[in-house]
Amino acid sequence: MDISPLQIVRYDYQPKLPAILREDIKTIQPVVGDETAPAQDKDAIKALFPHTCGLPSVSFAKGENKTITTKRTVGVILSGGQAPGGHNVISGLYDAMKAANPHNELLGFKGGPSGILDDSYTLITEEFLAPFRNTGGFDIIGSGRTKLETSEQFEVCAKVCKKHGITSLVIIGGDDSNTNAAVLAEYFKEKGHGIQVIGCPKTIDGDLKNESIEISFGFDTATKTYSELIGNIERDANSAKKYWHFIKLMGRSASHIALECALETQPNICLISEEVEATRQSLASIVTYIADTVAARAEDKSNFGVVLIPEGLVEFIPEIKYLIEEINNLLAKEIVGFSACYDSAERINFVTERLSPESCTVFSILPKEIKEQLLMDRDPHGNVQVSRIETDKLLASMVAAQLKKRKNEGTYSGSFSTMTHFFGYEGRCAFPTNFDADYCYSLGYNAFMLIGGDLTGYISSVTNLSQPATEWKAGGIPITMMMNLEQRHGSMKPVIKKALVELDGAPFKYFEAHRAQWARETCFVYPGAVQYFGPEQVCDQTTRTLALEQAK
Ligand code: FBP
Repeated sequence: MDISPLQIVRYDYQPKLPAILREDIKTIQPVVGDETAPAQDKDAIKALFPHTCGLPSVSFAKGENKTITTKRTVGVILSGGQAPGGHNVISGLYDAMKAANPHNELLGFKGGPSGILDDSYTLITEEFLAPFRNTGGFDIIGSGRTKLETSEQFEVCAKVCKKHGITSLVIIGGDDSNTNAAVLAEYFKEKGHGIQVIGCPKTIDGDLKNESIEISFGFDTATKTYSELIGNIERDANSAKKYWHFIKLMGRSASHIALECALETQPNICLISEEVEATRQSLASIVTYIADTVAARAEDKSNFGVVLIPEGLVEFIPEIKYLIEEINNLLAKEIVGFSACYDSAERINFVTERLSPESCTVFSILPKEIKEQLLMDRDPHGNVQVSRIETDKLLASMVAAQLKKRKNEGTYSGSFSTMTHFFGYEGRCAFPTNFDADYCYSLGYNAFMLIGGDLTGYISSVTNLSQPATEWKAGGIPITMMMNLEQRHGSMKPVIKKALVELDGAPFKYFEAHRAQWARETCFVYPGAVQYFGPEQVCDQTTRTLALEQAK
């Protein structure tokens, strides 16, 4: 197999660990902290997780660890969408296991959570792991979106684990996967199966975060990759001065990715879904806001610019959110009739006829392609696949229509040519930045320390991340601490609360204070490509979001 020179050189990169995890593994001890509680719905969560809720947080300190050397077999699962650094979580986990006892074994279940149900696995050895160290992707064992949620599935998991002598499972995933990890941990405890479950916080979306999980892994690399591309486009726009670029950015629900990229590149416009919802902006008002900005820049002869659009935007525009909810309910109730429709036109008619008058009006003004995209299959969690809705094209065409009208009325005289882009898959498997390589390796290493501490239902937590790695703090918190009750498929379910962009948080406030200037003037910043070798301030810095959140 041909391998790029960068990949070969990256094999030799030794990820940095927090100071405490650099000690001899037999001299690192878990230290029990304060008792924890879920942030919301305490009693209900406690009742649902009697064995794993309310447990103390854990950190590590120097001290003899007599049990870490016990021989163990651990299973690992990659769950959900790819995020740069997944291979390093597995590398860190593997290295910690081997440092503790060379006879320890790591089994990687293939293709995501379904791998454990199908008993499809690979024994991870140094030879097998070596070509994946410090590389992007999840291809070492693959990933998937199967949910582990029923008792039947849990029993299969227990059976498969027992067959292989697995006493601990590490689940690397986002909010849904870690919710499932918590439920599985509680189930194993309740049934006395003797299998620990530890989670690791993954998702480029950046929406799995709180005090103990400062950032989910992959966010740093993905946003730097998108920011490089946005910066390149900005420079092209500023050179040619003839296009408005509409760029949709991945991030299923929260706008963290769009906000971070805006902080990195200072585009003319960045929409923030959470603000759109909070201020109840309609689709029409968003279009007017963009058209006004285009018109204002045209007065300065700047008929070019860059607009960033978060992927999940449509679900935050009140009237479209309502429309999507109606469509979801309709498809759930009338799936047989809907599936029997012959073609897209019939499907659109089928839905149009059954919508409320308000939603029907909203649906009817949308272009045919967007209507089709709103009717596409839901993901396994019942969500609209927002990555497939072309919001960039929708907004570009609606702004163009409004500017044409203004031109006809004589209120606008600029030119308006657009280019649309979607950056998502470009960043999910990029070579991890030094930050993600270090952070992920630390998360995996630390996950084994939690296993060694006999803990279950915990998530691996590495904090103080805006400081150099030596100053990072390693530990764990019960996953239940991040849970609340939410309505899912018609009933209240315990789930990890998605962390959306906080409108009173420092990153948004910074953006808010500067966006008027960025809109009118050309204040583009060109971040350039991710660097792996060179000065720390270029290679090891994490996100602007984290720096602003942790600014002293
Ligand atoms: P995770 O939350 O599982 O990490 O995935 C996030 C994500 O990358 C979203 O940003 C995007 O909307 C979605 O996955 C795309 O899903 P798919 O990989 O199935 O196309």
